[in-house]
Amino acid sequence: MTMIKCYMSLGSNMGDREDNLRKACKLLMDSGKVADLKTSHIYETEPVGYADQQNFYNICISFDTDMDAYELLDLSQGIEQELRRVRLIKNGPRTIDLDILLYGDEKYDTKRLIVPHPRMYERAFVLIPLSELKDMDVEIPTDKSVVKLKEFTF
Ligand code: PH2
Ligand code: MG
Ligand code: MG
Repeated sequence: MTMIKCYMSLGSNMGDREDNLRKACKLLMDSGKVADLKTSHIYETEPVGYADQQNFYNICISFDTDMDAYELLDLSQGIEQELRRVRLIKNGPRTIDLDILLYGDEKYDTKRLIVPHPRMYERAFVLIPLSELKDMDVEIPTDKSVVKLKEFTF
């Protein structure tokens, strides 16, 4: 069985933000299709895009999986549904958002899925936690504040 290493960005800015991140990680593990899950610290981050909303808690995670990229997308969207994500405004408040950043070194550009995530290199709230999990030689934007809060365990 070939295992692919994936990196994802998780964010929450409604309700109990830390608990939402924890529940999302648990649901990923409960799928039985994810191995060796690692998590960054939690960061509190200013909203990028639509500004009139609460700060986010963001983390990045890495894991190995034998799911293909679309199965992982289905699972992630199922978790978003289960945590009752409501999306009224594009880039607006959400209980949980799970974005696939990298899926091995594969590239996708379809209606449902673009990988690597097209905006990841513009976002400090992605790059800073991601750099805890992956060696990266990228410039990190400094426009919005990204504050390291605490270790994340789930
Ligand atoms: N997600 C967005 C848009 N803006 N800003 C922060 N700080 N964190 C996010 O996770 C985030 C965002 C779209 O998904
Ligand atoms: Mg997103
Ligand atoms: Mg998303």
